[in-house]
Amino acid sequence: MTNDLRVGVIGVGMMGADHAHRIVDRVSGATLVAVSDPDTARASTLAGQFNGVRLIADPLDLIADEGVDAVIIASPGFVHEEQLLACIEHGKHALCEKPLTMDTESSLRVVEAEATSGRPLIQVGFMRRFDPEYAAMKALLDSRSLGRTLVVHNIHRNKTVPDSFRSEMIVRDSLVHEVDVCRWLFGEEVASIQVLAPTPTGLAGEGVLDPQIALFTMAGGGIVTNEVFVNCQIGYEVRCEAVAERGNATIGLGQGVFVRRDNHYGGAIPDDFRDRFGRAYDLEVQAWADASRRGEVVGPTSWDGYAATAVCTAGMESLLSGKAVPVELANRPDPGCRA
Ligand code: ISE
Repeated sequence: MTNDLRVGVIGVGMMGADHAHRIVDRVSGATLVAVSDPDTARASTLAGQFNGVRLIADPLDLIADEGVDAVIIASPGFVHEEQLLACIEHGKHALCEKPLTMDTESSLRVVEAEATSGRPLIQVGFMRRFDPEYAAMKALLDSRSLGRTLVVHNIHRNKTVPDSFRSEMIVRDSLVHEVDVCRWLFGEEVASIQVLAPTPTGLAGEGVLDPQIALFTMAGGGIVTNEVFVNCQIGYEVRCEAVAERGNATIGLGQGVFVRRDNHYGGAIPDDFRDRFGRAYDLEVQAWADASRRGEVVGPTSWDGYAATAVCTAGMESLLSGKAVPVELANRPDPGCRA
């Protein structure tokens, strides 16, 4: 207990509250010690559910607090830069929910500040890398037993989102997962992205382009197709099929069946990502806590967060023009600080 990583959570909306419970109930070697949220009533209600968890109103005070060793950042993306830079300044490990930041320039500032500090400190919340099904697919593709991977098809459907979830957020907050998954599966950068939108569903908010079809061309020539549909009504579906030279691999299939409706596809279709990726989130946070105690970073780095932001920024431009937009990345700062 005394050697536990003392964790503070910033932002206790849906994901932050989920992570707070995860630290308390399912992650070993970590203790929840503090929470912070502009909605102090919400933060206080959450803190009150546990013993000895402090409410610290200002997130920067939480980061600076001597009783906090490491921070989970689950606040809105527009405050991530300031909070990540504060974590770097105080030498605190951070698990930051995606997107790393809202634009390419600020993501690069974070990458550079971390590199300058000389210590790897940031893990980005691309939890799919910790999902056992995705991990098994990655190991299979890396073994090359099916030959080289040629094409990946992704399907990413949310049951519903609020009307405030606009077209650009489908790229920046949803498709960003496919960006990371494909960079990771191929072990290559995304060279260009094109986002197309069919006539939208009548069940999305006014003016929201939903669904969207995104095409990635990978640096090595592979092609990725993505359907992202965030008001699909059925439930939460994430599937990925990798087509290689001598075979293909699909993950995310339920138990066979023809009709999908009302939360059912043969067996149940989960309601949302906390359910479908619950195990991945547990493994992600456990890996983060273990690595932070060792003074290391595992999983997606700030560079991965930056690259994903750059692809999604180009994707939002493509969403407006319908044209393919090349993705330009800065030179990677010396990753010498990586463990
Ligand atoms: C949400 O923020 C997530 O990260 C989910 O994994 C994704 O499915 C959803 O579309 C996003 O809004």
